[in-house]
Amino acid sequence: MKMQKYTAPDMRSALRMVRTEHGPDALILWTRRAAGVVELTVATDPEAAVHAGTLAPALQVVGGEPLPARSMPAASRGEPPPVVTAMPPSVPEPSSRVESVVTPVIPEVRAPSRGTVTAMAAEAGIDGELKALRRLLETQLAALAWNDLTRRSPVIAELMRLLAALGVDRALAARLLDSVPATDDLGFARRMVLDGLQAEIPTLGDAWTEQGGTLVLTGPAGSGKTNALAALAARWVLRHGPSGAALVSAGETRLGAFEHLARLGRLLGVPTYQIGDVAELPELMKRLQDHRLVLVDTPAPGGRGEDIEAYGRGLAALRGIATVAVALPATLQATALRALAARHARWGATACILTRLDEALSLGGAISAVIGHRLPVAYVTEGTSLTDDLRPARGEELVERAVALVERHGTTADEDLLTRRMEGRLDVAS
Ligand SMILES: Nc1nc2c(ncn2[C@@H]2O[C@H](COP(=O)(O)OP(=O)(O)O)[C@@H](O)[C@H]2O)c(=O)[nH]1
Ligand SMILES: [Mg+2]
Repeated sequence: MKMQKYTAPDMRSALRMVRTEHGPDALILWTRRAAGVVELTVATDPEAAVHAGTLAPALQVVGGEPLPARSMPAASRGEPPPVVTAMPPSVPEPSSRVESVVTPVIPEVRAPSRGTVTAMAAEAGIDGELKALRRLLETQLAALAWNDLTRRSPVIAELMRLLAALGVDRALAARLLDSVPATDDLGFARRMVLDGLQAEIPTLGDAWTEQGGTLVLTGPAGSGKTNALAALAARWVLRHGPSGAALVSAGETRLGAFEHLARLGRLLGVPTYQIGDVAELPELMKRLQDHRLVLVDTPAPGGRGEDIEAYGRGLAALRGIATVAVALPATLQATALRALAARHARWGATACILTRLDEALSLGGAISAVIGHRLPVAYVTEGTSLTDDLRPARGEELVERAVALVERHGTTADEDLLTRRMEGRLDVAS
């Protein structure tokens, strides 16, 4: 099979060239529009071209008569194939009778005004069909590659199944698989991949409640910010006593929200402050100089009429004053987690707290998001007990938990997903 490229000013002329050359069964691999021309790439079979003449009778069925010699494919007339140029070669105008034969294959659109629009629509239709055809071809190739991989390298195929079941995203899965040496020992290879995954998860240890710091926690409504801050304050109090810690509510306008934080503060013996916005934090910090741990709670961004990018700039302006961390609920969909991590990384967040671990059915999305955006995980929360449900994050524990979730909930990677993962990565099999 050979690839041949055709260039013409519009799709109709390009298709006509291809059909003239190769008959109606030419396999068009892809189309491209560039600098006012249309480019078609066609897979050609030289043998089929020799027999292209035998394709012509299929067209004759409609008209009932053979095509005149001048509109027959060049190869069937024993002529050399036309030179492919930037402009289409002048295709002989078919006779009116032949035209009626060809019309069903390449719609002929004439009228200059409304007709132009119709021609564009027809071209767009053809374009759409070609795109669908290409997609189909890619899917078939991916399916072939997946079948071939399961046969030739069952260990790698099994690891792909595991990573997909864990919910690990495609790019990370590919990177982890690349580091596995060729082996028939599935247990060993599985350990390597899981160790690799664990090693990629950035964590922070217990630095915040050991040494303190100024932490601004942000994230969507209900993501567990206030719960995590209260649990952090409790962890501090258990270790150092109540002195040295402070809780701050910045910009919270919801009824009762500050009172809730203040109640938690009273319970722990920690003072609570309220400011209108994180921009007021530097001023407040002057008063809190003898506090080693300052925990700042914020309302969820994106309230009615709020300029979300201005909110982001407010957080970014805290660089050097406070550590911005985002609460990532592990229960969110993988795509939402990725978007959340990306946005907060852009706004200067340098850490995260993974919340709602106890409610998550899969951890791959959260793990992929923190690795993908290099957002170190400081703590995890798995419930609402102030003293028991917040722990410093450990990569090993997160991976073990992710695997246990797959085993407990019997999540299996469906073959369709795995096949799609082969697209664009056909080299995995080699
Ligand atoms: N099961 C569970 N519930 C949580 C967790 N974190 C927070 N919650 C609950 O989720 C709700 C919202 O939490 P909150 O801390 O107020 O979220 P915020 O809006 O981000 O401040 C509350 O009812 C919390 O008790 C968690 O890790 N696990
Ligand atoms: Mg809150």
